[in-house]
Amino acid sequence: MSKILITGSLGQIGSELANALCERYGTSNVVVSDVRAKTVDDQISDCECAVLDVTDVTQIAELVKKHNIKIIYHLAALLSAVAEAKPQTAWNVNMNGLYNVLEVAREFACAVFTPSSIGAFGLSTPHDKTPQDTIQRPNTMYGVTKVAGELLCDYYYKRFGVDTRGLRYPGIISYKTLPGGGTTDYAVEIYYEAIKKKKYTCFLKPGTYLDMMYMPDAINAVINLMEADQKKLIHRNAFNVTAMSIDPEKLAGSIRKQIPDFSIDYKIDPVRQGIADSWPNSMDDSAAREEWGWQPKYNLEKMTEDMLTQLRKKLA
Ligand code: NAD
Ligand code: AKB
Repeated sequence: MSKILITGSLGQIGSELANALCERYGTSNVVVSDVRAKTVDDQISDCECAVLDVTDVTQIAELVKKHNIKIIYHLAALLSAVAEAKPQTAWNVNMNGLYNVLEVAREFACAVFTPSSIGAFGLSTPHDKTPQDTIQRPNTMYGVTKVAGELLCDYYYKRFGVDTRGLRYPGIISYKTLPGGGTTDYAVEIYYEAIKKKKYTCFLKPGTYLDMMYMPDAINAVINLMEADQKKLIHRNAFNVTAMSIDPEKLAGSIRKQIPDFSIDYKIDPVRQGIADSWPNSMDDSAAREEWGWQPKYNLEKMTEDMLTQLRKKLA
């Protein structure tokens, strides 16, 4: 079994991916890492855990060499809203961090998974059924780093033969670890507030449609892509994947089926609204379905049922 390193492991996706990979491949084959030290609140499997800043290439190389790592799941990044507030830091972490990971992967012959995002699209992209291959002119620092990251991963595959793979994730909804400062965070917050207060004030307008996905599907997607036969992968670094296209009203409606007196009102954050307006309403993910069998299991109703059940237990 090839040994795995995860960067940014203590974040929303990393914390759940770490546990899924430990379960699938064994804790002795997984090393988790993050720029901050793990605390008792981080519910991560009992595997090797390191403090690793991806902007320091030497730290990455030492860790990869020490554990004979052969696959890197590179999740360390700043998300869209935080990246807009701190564009210089976002460039450093998202771009230089990825470049460092790819350089180490080239030197030590590692495969690399890197998530891109719906943020890699922009205002001039077709917003409905956004094609796999289309115009990408994002106007956010997050989007710029995501497009450049997709291209850089393609380059490392073509030029150096590094087995790079990636997904354009939509907003990911989950109950274990809170999201890290993105535009789609409302779709997680709303469930917490529905249980705590039966009301939620949303920072995006009604009618703001965005692609979303429940965490179990997001984890299955990365595992299936990384286990896929690479001969079948044409779009290896930037597969559109989605499970649903929803707006705040539709999400509130699904919560109301379980909590009838739940209410939503609006206080728009112009920065995050501007970002959301530049992103697709719904993506076409047929390339992922054709090339490696992508198939989500959760629709809106099934996700809401599970989110509310799990959060009621968590918040009890
Ligand atoms: P997150 O913000 O929850 O977690 C990111 C982690 O990276 C944090 O634990 C943070 O401490 C760590 N980190 C920050 N700077 C670092 C550094 N210099 N070195 C090492 N670690 C550092 O993010 P997430 O939601 O888990 O996202 C993971 C990846 O998936 C990112 O590339 C993100 O762009 C992408 N993505 C996420 C979503 C989503 O909805 N969560 C959607 C699309 C794409
Ligand atoms: C964000 O909103 O920044 C992320 C993403 C969709 O990339 N959730």
